[in-house]
Amino acid sequence: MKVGIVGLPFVGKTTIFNALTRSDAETGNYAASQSSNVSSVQVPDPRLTKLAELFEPKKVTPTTIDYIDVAGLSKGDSERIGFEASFLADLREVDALAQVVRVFEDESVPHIDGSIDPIRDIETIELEFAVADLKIIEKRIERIERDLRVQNNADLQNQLEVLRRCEESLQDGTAIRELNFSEAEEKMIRGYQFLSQKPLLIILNIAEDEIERVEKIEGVFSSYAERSETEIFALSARLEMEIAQLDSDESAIFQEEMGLPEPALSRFIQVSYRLLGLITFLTAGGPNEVRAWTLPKGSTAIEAAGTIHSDLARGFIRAETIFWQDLVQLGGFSEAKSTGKLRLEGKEYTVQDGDVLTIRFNV
Ligand SMILES: Nc1nc2c(ncn2[C@@H]2O[C@H](COP(=O)(O)OP(=O)(O)OP(=O)(O)O)[C@@H](O)[C@H]2O)c(=O)[nH]1
Ligand SMILES: [Mg+2]
Repeated sequence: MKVGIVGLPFVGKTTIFNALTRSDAETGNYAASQSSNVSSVQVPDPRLTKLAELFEPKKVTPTTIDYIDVAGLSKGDSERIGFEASFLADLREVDALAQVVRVFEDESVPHIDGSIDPIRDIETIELEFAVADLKIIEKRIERIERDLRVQNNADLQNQLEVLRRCEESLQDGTAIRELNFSEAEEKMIRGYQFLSQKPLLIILNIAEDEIERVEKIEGVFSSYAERSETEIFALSARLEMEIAQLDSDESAIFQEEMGLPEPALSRFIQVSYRLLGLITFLTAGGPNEVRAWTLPKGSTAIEAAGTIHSDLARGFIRAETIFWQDLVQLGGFSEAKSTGKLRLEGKEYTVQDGDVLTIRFNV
């Protein structure tokens, strides 16, 4: 899973990327920021920690999300020749977008549009994405209309109808992510990798001394949070980067002093995970490894098995299933078995977030 960090120039994208991934990419340098930074982050998961305490395995493996930090985007970029081929191509591959928006005031950091205005900035980026998507849509519509003149085809008719809906919506200023599609339509347009269809996390980069007003500031932007597949939250990129550079004892003390309830970065990672429609299931197979795995919400036991290894899906017999908390409370698998809490589930069982699965298979 991959999340793209986007936004106007100098809004703190690389600062956030560094904090998230504990990287050391250069900030405040326009030239250096023209190439993308990519890094993988472990998803913090208290369930995994609890299971590891119980089983004391040799290895504990969390799930990961990849973050990509791209160059700043500005007004009119989507009209530039070669733009699509250059960095938009990187972005088309991501599963979700994290748009960094500048809220902090700082005279020493210039703003590309001359003033601090977060709502204008959110709209600027939205517009660039809409224009980039519209270009693809218009080209495709033209093609389909041409093909339809030669030969009538129900499939193409359907495509045309869906693309027209996307086009109209974008022209009205509504992102594709806000439209409702049937499953078949959804599948069809996935292939276009529309930017304005990707789930969107709006990150408000606020000043360090505004951190106590997080909820109030988030409140100002609540209309965005109400949109489908859109979430917002505020953090101070600079503060997070400072915290990320401390060792864990120091950072705990620092966070307490600052009155920070929970590291914004774990919140960021968890929100991206939720926005991506993912759930976690866990495995605790013997003394070797306790591990968290990623699955799209609604997946079945056999799909979970396939995530672990294709052999497990091929030879699937059953999934011994228990909710992680029950397993921890009962103190182990044999206790779970004897109290009847360990269930035997078949192929079609819908895996729940937090299930611990042991796949029985035969190949
Ligand atoms: N005061 C203050 N400055 C910040 C904050 N976050 C970032 N900056 C500064 O803003 C400048 C730009 O930060 P970057 O993280 O490089 O921004 P960017 O969005 O990656 O910029 P480009 O990649 O060039 O588009 C740097 O000088 C940062 O130190 C913040 O929360 N407060
Ligand atoms: Mg940067």
